[in-house]
Formats: sequence, structure tokens, C-alpha cells
Amino acid sequence: MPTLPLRAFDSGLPRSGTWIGYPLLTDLDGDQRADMIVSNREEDGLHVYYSSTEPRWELRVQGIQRDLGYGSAVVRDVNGDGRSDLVFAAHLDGVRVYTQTEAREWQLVTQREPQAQFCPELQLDLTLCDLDGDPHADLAGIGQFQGGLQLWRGRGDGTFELQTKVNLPDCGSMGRDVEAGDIDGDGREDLLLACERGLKVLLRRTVADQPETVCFVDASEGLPKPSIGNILYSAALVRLTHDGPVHVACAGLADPARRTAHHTFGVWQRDASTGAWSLVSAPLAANSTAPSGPDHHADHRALAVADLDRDGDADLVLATIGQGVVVWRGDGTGRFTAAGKLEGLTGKNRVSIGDVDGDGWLDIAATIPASKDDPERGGVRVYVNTQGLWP
Ligand SMILES: [Ca+2]
Ligand SMILES: [Ca+2]
Ligand SMILES: [Ca+2]
Ligand SMILES: [Ca+2]
Repeated sequence: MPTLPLRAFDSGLPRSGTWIGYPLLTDLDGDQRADMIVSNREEDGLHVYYSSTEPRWELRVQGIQRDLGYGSAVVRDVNGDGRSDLVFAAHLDGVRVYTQTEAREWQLVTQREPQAQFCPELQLDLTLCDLDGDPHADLAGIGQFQGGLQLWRGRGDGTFELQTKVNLPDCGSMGRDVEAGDIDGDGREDLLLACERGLKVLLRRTVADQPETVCFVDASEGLPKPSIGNILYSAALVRLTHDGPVHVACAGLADPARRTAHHTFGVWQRDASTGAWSLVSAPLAANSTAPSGPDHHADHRALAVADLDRDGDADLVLATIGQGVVVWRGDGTGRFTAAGKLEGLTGKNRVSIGDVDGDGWLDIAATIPASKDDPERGGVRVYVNTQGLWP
């Protein structure tokens, strides 16, 4: 597979280290250039890099404790001062909130619980969501080892309160990815999880006699449910066309004993009348020599979805172990054609998509994990997308 000629924007980024944490590209300072949150396991944990016009990445971690390890982050103004803030699920500490000061330093929010963090169980992934219709950002998290799906309401001052009146389907005790969005089109936010029980869609419902209870129902029929728990790594909400219905997608590992027992990659659509999901991405034909889409039974580590070539149809960035990180162009119907792979990646990577230089073309960040015995192999890379790449 050819390598996509994306320009590297790595000035100021680390060239070694155990960067296993989920990267996040998002604009922190309102200059329309996506900034980056990444973290490592063994060195100094959480890093925040601002994209500057030099062009260079500027590290700003003043105020952030340096021994939090890796974890996932979400960004939103949580205290209403107009500046974006950072919620970080630290592998070594629980969930912490840092607000961004005017000088772009970080200030730890004192939660109402006695500890700095407000979640006692470690969360492997977090997402912003709306649980109650008020303007304050709420959170959903999936436990790394225990606790399963948990929900917190934001109070609007940077503190969060665990929702205890909940009615949730069984998602198991752990998972790897949680996403929020309106999946069934009723105007309320639903949840999508890659968790111990497989790929799970939880639709928001209201129970008439319990209006205070946050209720979700399981609507996952037809989605992958591996017999080995917790081997799905990534889940994503997908609109194949920009105004189309919301589909769901996932990426994960195969059962080594039964490689075709479940789809390790796919895009599924929901039949509104039966409620069941069916695969719309074209699986690999058994003995076809025609150009085929992503392998639905290979081992995948990460998936990100965005319209990279700006033709209105969703494209994919799929990290496939042994094959690399491949950009797949979508045609809006569920078929994807390989455009090329990103240089220097093995496929055991995490990726995030955002516009790092503000030119309207979405760019890609990838973390390169390394073991602590061999940190020289690791690092963080950013690939800049341009119009000329897409004939
Ligand atoms: Ca920025
Ligand atoms: Ca703020
Ligand atoms: Ca596209
Ligand atoms: Ca760009």
C-alpha cells in the first residue's frame, strides 16, 4: 500500500517515550488551530501542546501534576468563563478537572469529595454528554477494571456529581471506548460503548413514574458481541453522508481461535422498524481480486471518522496491526477505498483528527506506544492534510 504524502508537523513534539495514551486534537485557545492533549505511561504523564503559527507545538503544562500517567481527556468550558477546560481520566489517579487560566496555565478544581479526583474507579475513556438538558457539560465514563459505565452531572463550576439514580443495561465492569450522540434521532443523546459485553448502543429513554432517574435501554441487536470480553478497542458514530442517518462503527481484535467469529471492523445501520443493526460496510469478498475495503476480520487498534477529502462523505482512519494506519475514502454507501497509509506507523497506534493549522482540511495525530524498556521507539506525530492529496 502506498504511503500518503502528508506533511509532518512534528516540531516541538516528543520523539521518544511510552505514549500509549489516547491523543486528542481540539482547539483550546480559540485560534481555530486544533491543539493536542497526549499522555505517556512511564515518564511525565499528561501533556498539552498548543499549535502555534511558527509552526511549532508549544508545551504548556504549568499547574498540571506530572505523575498522573496516561489516560483519555475531554475538553469543554466546564466553569462558564468562556475558556476551554480539561477533564482527564488519569490512569494513576482517577478523573481530574483542570480549568484553563487566562495565561494558559492550568488550575486543578477542588471537587466536593475529599480527594482531588471525583471518580474512585479508574476510567479508561470519557465522553462529554448531556444528561439533563441544562447547559453544563455532563460526563460518561467506562471503567478500566471495575465500575462499568458511570455517569456524572456537571454542576457548572467545574465539579461533577456521580449520578446514582440510574437505570442502565449491563455493559460489564470494563471497556475501552465510550461515545455520545443522538443515534435514534429523537433529539436526546444516546451512548455507544466498546465494552466487555461487545459493541453496545444505549438509547436514552424516560421512565414516566421515575422522571429523576437517568434511563438508557439496550439497542445492540446485530452488533458484534465477541465471546472474549473487552477486545473491541474503538467505537464511533458515523454519518456516511453529511446529512444522513447516524450509523455506528467499531474496530478491535479477532478471537485468535476463531478469527471470523465476529467482525473486528464494520459500519452498521439500524432498521427503525425492527431495531436491529445490519452491516453496511462491504466485507472482504472471499476470492475477489478487486480493490476491497478494510479487512473485517483483521486485528485493529483504533478507528477515527471524518471527511478528510471534503467531498461530503465520511472517510476512515483505521489502525490495523501489522498493516499500519490507513486512510480509507468513503463513497457514502459504506464502501471504502484505500487512499494510502501514514508514514512510520505499525498500526498499534491511537489516532485523533482535527485541523491543526486552521486551513479547513482535517489533519491527523497519532501516538506511537513504546515499552519502558525501549522508549526510543515511541513518540507523537502529526500529519497535515492538504487539498492536492485528493485527485
Ligand atoms: Ca488552538
Ligand atoms: Ca473554563
Ligand atoms: Ca470524504
Ligand atoms: Ca489542516
